Amino acid sequence: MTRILLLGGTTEASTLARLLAGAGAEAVFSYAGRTERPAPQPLPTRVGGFGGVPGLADYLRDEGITHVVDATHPFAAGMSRNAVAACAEAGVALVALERPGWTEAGGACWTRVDDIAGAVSALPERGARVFLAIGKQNVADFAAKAGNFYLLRLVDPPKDPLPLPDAEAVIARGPFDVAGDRALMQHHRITHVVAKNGGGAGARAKLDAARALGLPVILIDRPAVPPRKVLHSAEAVMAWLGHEADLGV
Ligand code: 3Y8
Ligand code: NAP
Repeated sequence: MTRILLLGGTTEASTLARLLAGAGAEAVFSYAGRTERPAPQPLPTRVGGFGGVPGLADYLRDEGITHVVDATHPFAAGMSRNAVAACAEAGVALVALERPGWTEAGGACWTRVDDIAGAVSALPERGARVFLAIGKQNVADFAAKAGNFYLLRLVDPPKDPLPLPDAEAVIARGPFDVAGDRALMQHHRITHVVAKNGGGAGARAKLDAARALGLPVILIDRPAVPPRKVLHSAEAVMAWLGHEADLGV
């Protein structure tokens, strides 16, 4: 009997959840519990970590999971690493649903950096007005360039004071659109955009808005994850599951 664990948190995961629900598949959707009100899903949903590799391996065995689809964000490298190790340990099939990274369109002014530290180094010492659209996990790293103004975009209102002396937060969850991001950046007189190369349509708007405004973008490359089978669309995952399992899809 096929039973699927879908590690979510992305637009592609939500698309796959709808296809699985439509096919009447036995599946569980999983969120980390990073946001206060995650989008509801059409599948039974669990929220919170598993407790590292051992916790995930135990979950797979206890819940009789036969297939794991890792549809987490490309920067959720810890979850992806754990999924590779736990599925190997529990003997459970694993596939990653991953969207390609963004490629530079003509007229864009992108500086690619390896990681957050690279993005901090690439910024001016002071006087810049930076759209820091990378969420909240790494904001404190930019205190090294505290002489700049930072516009943050967060999913939930910050509980603590922002860790940057000259910063403002807008509260919004994507997907975002070019017109909205262009207006936001013009309103705040933004001079630089910092973004993760998450790929997908839901966060690309700021890059297209930056190109339209002739603004430089500092783009952070995604972290390395261990080798695993990777597919690039929810439909391809459904076909894989269909071949792999008795989904009847
Ligand atoms: C909790 C689930 C869906 C999924 C929607 C996608 C699109 C909108 C764009 C910007 C960039 C950022 C951030 C972003 C986007 C989608 C997708 C995507 C970027 C939710 C969600 C959860 C999270 C976690 C959150 C992180 C943060 C990152 C904001 C739900 C809305 C910046 C990534 O406050 C926090 O702690 C937020 C943490 C991880 C990165 C960070 O380091 O802070 N995502 N985002 C998931 C969980 O608990 O398991 O609340 O509904 C999902 C989505 N966020 O179903 O349609 O597919 O990428 N998410 C980045 O790309 O840089 C915003 O502002 O321009
Ligand atoms: P991460 O750093 O890779 O994972 C840290 C820990 O969070 C994992 O070891 C696991 O805890 C738990 N976790 C992560 N994703 C989970 C999931 N889907 N279900 C259950 N537990 C999960 O992850 P992250 O970067 O904080 O991302 C957390 C969530 O936000 C993921 O669902 C991801 O898809 C989504 N997201 C992240 C980004 C981003 O920029 N990082 C962007 C958009 C969406 P245990 O070790 O205890 O199992």
